[in-house]
Amino acid sequence: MPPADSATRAESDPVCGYDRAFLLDLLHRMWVIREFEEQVKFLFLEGAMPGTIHQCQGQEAAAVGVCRALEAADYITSTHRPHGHALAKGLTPLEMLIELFGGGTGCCRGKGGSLHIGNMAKGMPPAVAIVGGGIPIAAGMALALKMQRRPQVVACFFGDGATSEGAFHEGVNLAAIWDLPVIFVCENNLYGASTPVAQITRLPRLVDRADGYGIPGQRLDGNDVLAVYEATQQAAARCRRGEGPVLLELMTYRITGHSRRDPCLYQPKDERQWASENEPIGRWARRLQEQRADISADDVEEVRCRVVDEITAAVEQARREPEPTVADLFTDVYAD
Ligand SMILES: Cc1ncc(C[n+]2csc(CCOP(=O)(O)OP(=O)(O)O)c2C)c(N)n1
Ligand SMILES: [Mg+2]
Repeated sequence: MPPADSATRAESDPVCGYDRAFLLDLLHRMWVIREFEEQVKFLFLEGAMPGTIHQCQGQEAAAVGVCRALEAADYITSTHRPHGHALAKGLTPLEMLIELFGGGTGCCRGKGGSLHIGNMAKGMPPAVAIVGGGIPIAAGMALALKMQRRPQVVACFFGDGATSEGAFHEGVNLAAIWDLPVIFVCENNLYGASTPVAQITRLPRLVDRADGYGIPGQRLDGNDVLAVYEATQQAAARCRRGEGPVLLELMTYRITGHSRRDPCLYQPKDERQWASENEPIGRWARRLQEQRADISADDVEEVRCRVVDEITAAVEQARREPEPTVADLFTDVYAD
């Protein structure tokens, strides 16, 4: 495509209306998630990390776009695939890596691991690995916020698979009738494990479930970080006005296995090809260079190199952290 002139750019692409630093920050945040996941993948495969993992390569724009539109004091709930959400909400790679190694100084003191990662001080209760399990929790947190007249909102992440769980119906319906401040964020990556979404529902558009609860819904390109950011901003503003929940369906794709060692044989080759061409980080980097005269290939490469250094240093430090002690078995079991 020939380069557009700046006037055409300003009219044609919303990236022209934003600060350069903000746009590069979105790139940085998405790359932190990608690099974190890539390094963690190899640490698990070589057996350096215990347990199991579900990774989110390809879905970074959803986590970053949503969380960048939230305030630090807002909350999120997450799923069995929580690393991107946690990083986007402000947990550091270091506190998370220590947690994944089972270290006693991790964000859950080594007791949560990948599937229950979180940090309440940063607005993220430990992730819930039961599919749909975070949805009633988000509604409950939002009810507490409303009863305490606090201004925060809850962004509730879940997958396409969760929309056919009873917990989805109950949680969304309660949030709807009580006008609770919840942004329901469905990351539709087309599969629940190896099952295509079309095999678990007759609805071609999951967002149409919003009509069943009488709330607004919006389906959008979940690999477009700016579109996700803008939609979340609007949804959060509506929640803060006391007008009740919103359902966002973010169309995305997982370019890694469902869990470790999944060869993804159920994903057709042409679909994978399309997904790798449309994965959110490469797309965003190309778009910035095409649409912004003040962002070059060197700027993009600088961000990537900085992220690789950051994550590599965090992994080295996390490896050196102490394991929990036997005495730690008895801490954090009961409330004081
Ligand atoms: C209630 C429940 N049923 C089954 C599982 C096993 N399980 C873990 S992840 C998963 C697929 C979930 O798919 P989706 O909600 O689309 O999220 P994605 O994995 O695509 O991010 C399943 C069936 C579970 N954890 N909880
Ligand atoms: Mg899914």
